[in-house]
Amino acid sequence: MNTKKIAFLTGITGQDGSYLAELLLDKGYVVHATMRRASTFNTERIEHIMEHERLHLHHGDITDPTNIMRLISEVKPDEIYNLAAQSHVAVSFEVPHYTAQVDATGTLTILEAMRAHCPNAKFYQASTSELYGGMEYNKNGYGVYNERSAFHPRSPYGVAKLYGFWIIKNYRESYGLFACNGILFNHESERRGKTFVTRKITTNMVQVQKGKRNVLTIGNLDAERDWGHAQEYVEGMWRMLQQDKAQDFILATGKTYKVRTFIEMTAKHLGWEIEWKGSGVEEKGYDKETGKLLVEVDPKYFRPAEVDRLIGDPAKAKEMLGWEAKIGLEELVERMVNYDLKHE
Ligand code: NAP
Ligand code: F7E
Repeated sequence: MNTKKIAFLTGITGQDGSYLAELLLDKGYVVHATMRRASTFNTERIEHIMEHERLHLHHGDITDPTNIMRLISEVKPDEIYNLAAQSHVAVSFEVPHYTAQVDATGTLTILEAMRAHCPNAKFYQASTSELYGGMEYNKNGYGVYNERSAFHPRSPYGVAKLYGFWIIKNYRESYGLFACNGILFNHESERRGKTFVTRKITTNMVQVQKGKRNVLTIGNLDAERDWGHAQEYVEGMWRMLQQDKAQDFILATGKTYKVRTFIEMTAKHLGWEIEWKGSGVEEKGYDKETGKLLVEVDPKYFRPAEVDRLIGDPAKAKEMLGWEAKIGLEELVERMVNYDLKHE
């Protein structure tokens, strides 16, 4: 494909932003992206593309409307991907106001810039399964969410993203902007931040095996998530903007697993079989063969309100975008563990 389309991307230094930038550059786009000034390097995930002739990096922060207005008025993009966020659910309880500024008002700032300077562009908003909150499961014993399911966010992050969701929909309805929400269920990878549960498990258990750490210390072992691979999900984001009509889509695998299952699968790749003993905060995981302690629970990782269980129904994305997740949990775990065995 040889196109001169221009994309404006926030959050390029994050997991999804790095994969999306690769995808857009491969498709021939000129990519303008914002990155934050930091006192340490925050470009680890994009080192390999930073010198690309069609990638233009700008200092930016979506809490600064003057910065976003100026950049969008200069770049005049065809497509905008807003991936920037304070994306950590547990941290959002500690910095709720900041989370709202970035995840809620930040989205509004970009929409306003688009309305003023490139109203014919297409806008992708990184929305989330955290909007649902898992309460259906608590009430009814099930919890497969689709695009028509009711929302009940359970964290300042979820509530801020709910504003983002509705302001996107409102600008679509009020001003006819092409703006859509990708309601993405959890997606992980070798590039996942190391404080999210999957990557925490793979890095910490590899470190235990290498003798660099004593034990994996974890929170709620029974939370259930619908985990896919991030590289496949950024393709779905792009496909949403290639439609004729702006709509909201779920991307998910349609399967859910417990945190403890993720631990067991990681252990298996490292040659251990976990035996669980005890319950609640006293529960511990041992290597069945040697009796070595591998996992313990620390309530400091529990959240003030938890999302117990999430499963997404990706049928609409399959039908209208031709998108489906192909990488299952087994392959996801294997890829993450193999990467961490080389790098931790
Ligand atoms: P991530 O790895 O945490 O990346 C977040 C990105 O946002 C980073 O580039 C970060 O920059 C940037 N950022 C944070 N605050 C900013 C600000 N004030 N101004 C400008 N940039 C800022 O997140 P991710 O997993 O790639 O997720 C991408 C997006 O999808 C996020 O909006 C997230 O909420 C949403 N989402 C993620 C998932 C998932 O499972 N991964 C699921 C649903 C929705 P620094 O590198 O400088 O920190
Ligand atoms: O937690 C439990 C925790 O932090 C998953 C973000 O990308 O996906 C992500 O949010 C589950 C929760 O992701 C630990 O309580 C147990 O039930 O990996 P997580 P998240 O909260 O689902 C959504 C879709 C997003 O939109 C977000 O941006 O695992 N858990 N023990 C733990 N979680 C962490 N982080 N650390 C633990 O030690």
